[in-house]
Amino acid sequence: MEELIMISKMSFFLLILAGLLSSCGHHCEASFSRKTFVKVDGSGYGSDRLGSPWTSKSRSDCFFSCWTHYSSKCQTFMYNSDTGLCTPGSFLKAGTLGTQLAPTSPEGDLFAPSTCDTSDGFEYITSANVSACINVSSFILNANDAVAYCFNLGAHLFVSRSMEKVDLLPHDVKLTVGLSDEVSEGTFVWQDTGDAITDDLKTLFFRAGEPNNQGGNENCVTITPGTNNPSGNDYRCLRDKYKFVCERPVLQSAS
Ligand SMILES: [Ca+2]
Ligand SMILES: [Ca+2]
Repeated sequence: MEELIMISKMSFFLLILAGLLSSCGHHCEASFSRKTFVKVDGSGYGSDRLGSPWTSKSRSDCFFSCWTHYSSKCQTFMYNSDTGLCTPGSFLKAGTLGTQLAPTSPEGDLFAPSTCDTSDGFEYITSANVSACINVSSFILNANDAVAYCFNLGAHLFVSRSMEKVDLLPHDVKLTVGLSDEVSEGTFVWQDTGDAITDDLKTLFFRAGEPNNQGGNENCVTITPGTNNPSGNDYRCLRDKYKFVCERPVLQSAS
């Protein structure tokens, strides 16, 4: 008798599991609203395609499928409510990058998170004028591995257009950030948009004598936030390992 009860309990749970996997329903709506995706309006934002599109019966179903296939990598998606076309997208990108998925496209509307999802180790940090949705690593990696690690979390390495934003980071820890001159020696560009650091910020960011491209192959960058600014240094992307900061871009205003 106990065995029978056990079997029937197991069947019950299997039925529930099958139900969750086969349709979107309430579970999906909950995931969708937890991520608070909103439609991206206007130009200036986009993202990159994670894979080929499929069809989904609703916007929330589209997100759920994207999340099921790509986990945290899925940070945006396009959905066309007329055709049901659902296209999985990487993290939100500003500026000239991320043009594969643009807000206005026959593939549908682009949806992106409006708030920082803190359910998986990210935190939303703010000061008077700036904010960031970040995850500071507790371990070290070389810069290339750090980029890949962040990508798998639907994020890029931390970027900053001001020292105030740098100051959001933990102090007195040497951290790899998303600034590199790997593409064009001497031109340091931010990972999220591909635009170069301004001369003014570069002066505040790098310590005296840096970046010096020592040995001819220092293309990645650390900064040590805190009282010793400027503290930036270029270093060897593959050889040296430091803690690093992943950042998920979020839309600051919901629409
Ligand atoms: Ca260099
Ligand atoms: Ca250096």
